Amino acid sequence: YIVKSDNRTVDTVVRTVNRILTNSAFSVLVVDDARSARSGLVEIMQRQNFRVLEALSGKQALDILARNPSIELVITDYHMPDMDGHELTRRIRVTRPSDELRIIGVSSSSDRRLSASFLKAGASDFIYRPFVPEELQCRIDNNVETLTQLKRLRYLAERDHLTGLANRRFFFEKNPLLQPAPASDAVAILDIDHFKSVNDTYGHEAGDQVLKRLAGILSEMTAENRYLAARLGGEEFAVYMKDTNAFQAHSFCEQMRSRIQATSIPVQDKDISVTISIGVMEMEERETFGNQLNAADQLLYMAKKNGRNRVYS
Ligand code: GH3
Ligand code: MG
Ligand code: MG
Ligand code: MG
Repeated sequence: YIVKSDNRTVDTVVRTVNRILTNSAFSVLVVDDARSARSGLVEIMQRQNFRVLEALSGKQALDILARNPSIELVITDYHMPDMDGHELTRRIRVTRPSDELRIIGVSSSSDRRLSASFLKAGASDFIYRPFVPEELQCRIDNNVETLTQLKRLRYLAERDHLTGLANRRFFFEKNPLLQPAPASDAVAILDIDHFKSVNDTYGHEAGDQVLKRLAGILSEMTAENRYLAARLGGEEFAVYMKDTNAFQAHSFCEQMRSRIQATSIPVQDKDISVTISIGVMEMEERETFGNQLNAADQLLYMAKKNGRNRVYS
C-alpha cells in the first residue's frame, strides 16, 4: 500500500530503500588524483550504500580492477598525471565491456569536447564539474539500472528456464571452458531413458518435476569450476569436463548414472525413478566442438541400442 500512495515523501523513501537494497551489492571504484575531489565523490557513493574503492591514478585503478572483478562502476577524473581518463577508459574496455562495467567520466575542464571524447573512448556517461549532487546520483541510478537489466537479459538468454541450468546456446557459444583450447577435456551427452512413458503415465507436469530433479543432481555434481552442465533441449543434457581424461570422464559419468538411478523422485503421491544413458568422448584439439558432440551422440545411440541405463565411451 506504500507503493500505491501518491505521497511524494513516501515515494522517495521507497525509492531510497530500493536503491539501498540494490546498491549494497555494487562495488564502485573512484579514480581521482586530487584528494578533495575524490573524497567528495566517495562521500556521495557511500551515501548511496555502494562498496567504494579509491585509486589515485590510472595505473592504480587498473591494478585494483584486475584484483576486483566484482567492480561494476568506475567514476574517473580526466586530468591525472600518469594516465588521463580517456586512456584509462580505453584500457579498461580492452577486457571489460559496457554490459559488465559502467564508466562515468568527471571533469572540471572548460573544454566542452571532453564529454564526446570520453564517450568515444568507451565511457558510459560523463558529467562536468561543478555538478549538483542529484544529477550525478541520477546518472549513477540510470547506469546501475541499465546494468541490472542487462544482467537479467543475459541470465534469460543463457539459462534454461525450466531447470536453471546453462542452455544450449551458452554451452556452445559462451562456454568458458572451451577457451583455453581443450587440452585433455571430455564431453558427455545424457538422455533420460523412456522419458516419454513418464509423461504418458504421470502427465507432463510430473515429467517437468523429473527434469528439474535431474538438473538439480547434475548441477550439484558439477559444482566445481572445471565442469559445466547444460540442458541441450527436451530430456537431453550435456556435461563438459575440463582437464579430465577418458578414464576419469567415464567413471564420473558412471557416478552420475548410478546416482540418478538411485534417486527417488516424488511425483503426485508416488516415488518414481528414472535412468539415463550417456555417451562420453575425450576432446581432440583438432576436432570442432560440434563434431565431438556428434561423436558423443553416436555413443549415446549405441548405449540406448544396447539396453539403456549405461555409459558408452
Ligand atoms: P529413449 O529412451 O529412446 O530416449 O526414449 P524417450 O521416451 O526418452 O525418447 P523420446 O525422444 O521418444 O521422447 C522424449 C520425450 O520427452 C518426448 C517429449 O514429450 C518429452 N519432453 C521433451 N521436453 C519436455 C519437457 O520440457 N517437459 C516434459 N514433461 N517432457 C518433455
Ligand atoms: Mg585531476
Ligand atoms: Mg530419452
Ligand atoms: Mg532424447
